Amino acid sequence: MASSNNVLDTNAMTLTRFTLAEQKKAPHATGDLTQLLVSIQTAVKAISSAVRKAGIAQLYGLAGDVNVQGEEVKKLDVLANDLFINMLTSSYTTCLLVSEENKTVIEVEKERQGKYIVCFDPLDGSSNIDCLVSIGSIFSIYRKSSDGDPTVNDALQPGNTLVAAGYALYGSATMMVISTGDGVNGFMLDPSIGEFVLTDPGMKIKEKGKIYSLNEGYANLWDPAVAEYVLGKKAKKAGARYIGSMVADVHRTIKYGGIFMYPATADSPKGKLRLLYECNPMAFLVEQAGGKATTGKMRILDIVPTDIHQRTPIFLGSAGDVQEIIDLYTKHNL
Ligand code: P6P
Repeated sequence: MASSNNVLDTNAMTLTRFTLAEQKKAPHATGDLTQLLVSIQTAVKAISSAVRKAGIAQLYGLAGDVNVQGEEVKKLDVLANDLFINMLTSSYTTCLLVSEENKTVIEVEKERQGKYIVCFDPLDGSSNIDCLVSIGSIFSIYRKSSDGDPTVNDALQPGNTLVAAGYALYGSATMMVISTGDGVNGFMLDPSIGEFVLTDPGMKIKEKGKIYSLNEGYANLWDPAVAEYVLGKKAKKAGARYIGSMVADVHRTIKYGGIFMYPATADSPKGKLRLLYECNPMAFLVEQAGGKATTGKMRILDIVPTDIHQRTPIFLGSAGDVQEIIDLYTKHNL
């Protein structure tokens, strides 16, 4: 928010202002999406505050512990999930929720229902909390297209019907990266005013990058296409980076270019990452930024889900890099 002479910028482009301006471009917009994104912002601000205090406030203790004040300590992922659910259901814009933390869909009570369905991972990478590695929240927003009460089938839409998607990265700063279908924009949280401010307008992924990113501990379990691809990267002495926190790895890929991979392995033929609230939102954002996202055999956004927690292999990032892995899957007839 501070402008060049370090005083308060009285005209900063906040995420709420930006979303309202986008809403004005759509003649039939009702303001519900703006209201929904404002509610998600509130959840993210609260999670950001909790994540940054965790080491001091013992928030990362086991669920059900009590802290020095005798209050129940919620694990950060439980706290993040409660925040998302409460902010989304009280926004009066959602009718069905899918959370990584909940086995079944969450139906919003009738009197608070709206037209949107939100699939989210409230705190992805939470196993990294105790070593202070960046973690994140991921969300994807669909419009309910069926009549009648919402059912799990309303959540099983392919990613190519997404209305919007985004993530929050709790790193050296807290940032939200969002697309409502017309490009990708990044907003940094300015703690001095508690607002997300536009810092990265029109984010684009370069055509080819120098970095490849995957867990090489599974090298003995890769299929021939992935094995050949990684061998080729090593031959070119490409940069290898892997944080093990999807939001951080994807954010770096969008900013610097290159490819992020979580392929299938002999042990996990569907890979590890979840389609609805990890792969689809990230694929939507990467494509909106000019990149590609594939299973190796098909576009991620074209997968028709059959289960709300289903997994999929994923390769995403610079279009030129991802095309190389697609070509190798074709070459190996996989
Ligand atoms: P692995 C974190 O646990 C996570 O769900 C993603 O954020 C991350 O990309 C992946 O798993 C890391 O998995 O098998 O490399 O530890």
